[in-house]
Parts: sequence; C-alpha cells; structure tokens
Amino acid sequence: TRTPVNVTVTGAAGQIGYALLFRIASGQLLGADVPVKLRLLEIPQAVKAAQGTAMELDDCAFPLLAGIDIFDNPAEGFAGANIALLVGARPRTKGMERGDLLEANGGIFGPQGKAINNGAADDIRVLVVGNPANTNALIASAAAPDVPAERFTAMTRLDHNRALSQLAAKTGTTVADIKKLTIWGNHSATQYPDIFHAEVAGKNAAEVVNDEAWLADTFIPTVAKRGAAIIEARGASSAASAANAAVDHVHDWVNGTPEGDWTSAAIPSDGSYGVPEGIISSFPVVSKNGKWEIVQGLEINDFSRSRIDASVAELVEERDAVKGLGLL
Ligand code: NAX
Repeated sequence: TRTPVNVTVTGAAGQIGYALLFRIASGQLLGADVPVKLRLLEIPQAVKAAQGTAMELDDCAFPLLAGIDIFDNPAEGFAGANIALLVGARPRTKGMERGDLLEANGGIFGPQGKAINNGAADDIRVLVVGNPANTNALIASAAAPDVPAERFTAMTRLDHNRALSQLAAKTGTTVADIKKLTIWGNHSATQYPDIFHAEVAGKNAAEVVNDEAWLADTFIPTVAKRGAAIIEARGASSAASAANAAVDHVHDWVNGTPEGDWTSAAIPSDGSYGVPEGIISSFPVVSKNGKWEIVQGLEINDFSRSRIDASVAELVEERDAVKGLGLL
C-alpha cells in the first residue's frame, strides 16, 4: 500500500475549506489510488469548528482518508506537508487601505512560508487561494528561501473555468469543446482572459466569436467580476467553485495536463512574455513531470498586450508595496 500524502489546508473551517476537504478526502485531488492525511491549520478561535468538519469527514468513511490532525500553529500544521493549500487569509474590511490589507496578510503568509521552509517535505507544492493570492504567494515564497520558488503558485484556475463557461455559452458549445484559453496576470479585476489562441471545437475562438466589442465589453468584465456577481446573488462569496478550481490546479500539477491543451496558473515569471522575472503572474501553462511550464511562442496582439501589461503593472505595484513593508 502507498504511503499517504500529507495535505495541509489552512482556513479549514471556512467556507472554501468546507467545500474542499471532502473532495480531497474522496480522492479527487491526487487520484483514486492515493491515500491522504489531512492536516488542518486554523486560528485558535476556529479550531472547534474545524473539529466539527473533521467529525463529518470521519462520518464519510472515505477509504483513502488515512488521518486528520488539527493545528493552530503553522510549524506543526506544515510539518511533513507534501501539498499545502493556503486558503485562510485576512479579508479586506470596511475602511481598510490596500497597504493595511497587504500588511495583515504578510503577517499570515510570512510565518506560514517560514514554517513551510523549516518543516515541509522536500517535494512540497504550495497553492495560495487566499487573497490577494498572487502577492500572498510571493510573500510566502520569500519567507522560504530553501524551497524552490517554482513550488509556490497562486490560483487563477477559477477565473479560467469561469472563462471556459462564458465562452461555451456564447458559442453554443460545451466546455469540453474549448481548449487553450488563458488567464494572464493577477487574480483581480485587472486579470485578462485571452481567447485569441483558444479553440472552440477545433476552430480559433476569436474568429468563431468575431465580435471584439463582446470581448471587451462583456466577456472580459463578466469573467473578471464574476466573484462580485456571485456575492450579489448568493449572499456569500464563491466557495464550491473555488474549491473545485483548487482541486483542478493541484490535480493537474501532480498528474499533468492533457496533450493538446493547456490551463492557467499563477507561477513565478521567468521573464516570458515581458512579465518581470520573479513576480507570480498567471500564464498559459502545461504540467509535465510534476512541473508547470509556461507555454512559449504565442503571438500577442495589441489588444492582448495592453491588457496583460495593465495586470502585470498591478502585480509589480503590489510587489513594490510589500517590499516597502519589509515583507520580501
Ligand atoms: P472564510 O472567511 O469562510 O474562511 C477563511 C478561514 O480562514 C476562516 O475559518 C479563518 O479562521 C481562517 N484563517 C484566517 N487566518 C488564518 C491563519 N492565519 N491560519 C489559518 N487559518 C486562518 O473565507 P473563504 O470564503 O473560505 O475564502 C478564503 C479565501 O479565499 C479568501 O481570502 C478569499 O478572498 C479567497 N478566494 C480566492 C479565490 C481565488 O480564485 N483565488 C476565489 C474564492 C475566494 O474569494
């Protein structure tokens, strides 16, 4: 029998945690033959709620779930972790400036990065979901100098999946007909969902749509503002869809992306497509042998260039702000 994979989930008692943990324990994160041990990391006030979720996990009698441990400090939570899903974050509250938000999250992701550096397994892979996800990932990575930077990623897969769904609806197809769509840049309102290289049932998506006004005025803002639309409709932010995207991201990272397609993930830039080296930006990516690779050689038209540049400029600003706060 296989040794269980240790999966640490922060924010385990939150709404994404509640949607995520059952998917992990059922085998959807890593595969139907891979046992997992869950390590739930919460703040002390939420440990009791996490215990309640753990009781429900027990009650599912998942054959692949080899154990659940609950912690309220990062050093224990990340000890031996092979996969870390950093979901818990400090949300922006009324009257909070962006600098305050970045600083508060620095106080979470800095210590967590340090704990990962000191105690996680050598093959640790980190996905940051908690916002501002790209910059939180950068902070955690900077606090983990002994862990290769490529192991720190941030989630834009939900944006990717939202874009697939919108494009399928527009073209009267299904998401299974769509390939090679890309989210570029930051997981924020400046993100750029790019269909110029995408295919709809084998045809170029931009040519199938053939409507630049729809792209600029409907598609891009609908994808970028979908989170707000969900809050408006549901009275709570996206949870199950966010958990689903986290499962997709880690599953593909570990098991590979299908031939002839790619996906989107925020990973440290190597300078590709003019994105400054080191910032954690979303790219078209494939996963091979357990590593993300940026898809190379795509031609970027003027429409795309200006939007990629705008989102990347925001990431550079965030990086400079956290640098100014001494968090990098
Ligand atoms: P909730 O407020 O329901 O849950 C967050 C949980 O994190 C709470 O239980 C809290 O106690 C815990 N937490 C806070 N600080 C912690 C720390 N230092 N260590 C461990 N746990 C800690 O939020 P939820 O709806 O689950 O969302 C979680 C995060 O995901 C938010 O930052 C949210 O903005 C972000 N999202 C990111 C998305 C993405 O696509 N990247 C989409 C969905 C979501 O909005």
